[in-house]
Amino acid sequence: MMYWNKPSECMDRKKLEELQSQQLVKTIERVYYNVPYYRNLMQEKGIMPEDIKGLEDLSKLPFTTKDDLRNNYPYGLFAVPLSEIVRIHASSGTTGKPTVVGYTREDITTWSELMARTLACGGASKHSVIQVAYGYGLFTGGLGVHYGAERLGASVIPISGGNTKRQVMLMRDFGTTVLACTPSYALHIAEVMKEMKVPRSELKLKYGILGAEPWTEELRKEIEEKLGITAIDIYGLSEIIGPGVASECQYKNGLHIWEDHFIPEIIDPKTGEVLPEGCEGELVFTTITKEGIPVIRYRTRDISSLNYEPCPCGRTHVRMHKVLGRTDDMLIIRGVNVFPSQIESILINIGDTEPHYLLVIDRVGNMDSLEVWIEVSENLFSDEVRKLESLKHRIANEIYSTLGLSAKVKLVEPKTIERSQGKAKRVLDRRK
Ligand code: DLL
Repeated sequence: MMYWNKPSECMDRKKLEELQSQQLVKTIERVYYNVPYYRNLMQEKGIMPEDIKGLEDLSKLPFTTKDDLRNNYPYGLFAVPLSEIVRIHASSGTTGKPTVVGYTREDITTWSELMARTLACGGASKHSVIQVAYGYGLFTGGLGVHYGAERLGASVIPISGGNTKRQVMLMRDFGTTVLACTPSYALHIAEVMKEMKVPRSELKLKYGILGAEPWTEELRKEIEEKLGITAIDIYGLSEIIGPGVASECQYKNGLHIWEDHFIPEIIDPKTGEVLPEGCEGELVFTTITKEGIPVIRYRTRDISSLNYEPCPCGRTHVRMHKVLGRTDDMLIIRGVNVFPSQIESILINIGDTEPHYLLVIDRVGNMDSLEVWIEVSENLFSDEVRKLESLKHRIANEIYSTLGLSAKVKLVEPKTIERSQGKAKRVLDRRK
């Protein structure tokens, strides 16, 4: 078992919770005295820093949302003067102003430590050659993984996203053992590798450290088969630190949340009520070591659940269920709630298709329509029409029987759906 920081990763849970309580108290003091926004909010609610004595008081505190960050654009929630900030990242989001986050030198150290942990948890070590194909720039993926990989002592190839042929060439020539990128990009790299006729045997690749977007177990299997690797899911978000919030271990059964730095909760997204262990709901995080921009009870909109049972890997940190959807990417089509990941599972299970798809939603008259565009495998595409028709029906039937929703299936030629180099776009909603 490869631990990066065994005392922290395997800390006794009682000690861990004591540590969380202490750090929470410090964090609340820090934001109360250093961030006017939090001070005003707490005063409005009649909460003084002394009222927060430990974990048991967490639920007294108000939530923070992406809108709160936007309304305080760009630096309003920073808890230190800008002279103490050594790095700024931002996430673009779908509308308007980006959300901006700042790191002190100490925050960068913490982040690197957590990313080193994450990479080790996923199978990497100082002997690894890590190709970082997450985007470098304002996005936290590239630089976050990069600093962690250097901290780990691995050999880092900072290639960033894009130029896929070169990714394949370097992966072969430089003997890459770990590929770090989004799952959709990993799949695209596999595809280009095949086009370039680079055989798997010429690669040393062992692990994929994949994240930044939702992906199903079915997609994991595809990636593992196509690249001949173990694919590990890593989770994080800019508002909390970037990648390095949680990671799967070799058991691939939930992601360990680095609880000595972040306190997770699961809430009912409608009422805000904290839900008991095991229930599915919205994931909420409080940072307890961050200096630049500590966040209190941040609502991620990601849907997950928490599992406190001991993991065979020996790490004591709670596991979050793989995130398969967000409260805001749930589609409501003719009144039926649909997550893109549900359709992804169906499409991959059915076979004869490539895992590249797009859901096109429109409104014709007063009726919502769902069209599922899916690429057909090369060998089937040149085949007879009858087979294609039957495939279309099979997919539509399967969607109907799983979701109770009739969909029009459009089979498209291989390689016609746009490939992403970062986060994939799976939905085109024309109703808006
Ligand atoms: O995506 C940080 C990151 C970079 C994570 C590289 C992992 C690897 P943001 O751009 O702020 O940060 O987007 C955060 O992406 O709230 C989730 O909705 C989604 N997300 C991130 N990781 C996963 C994952 C980075 N493993 C948002 N599974 C989050 C599902 C994920 N969704």
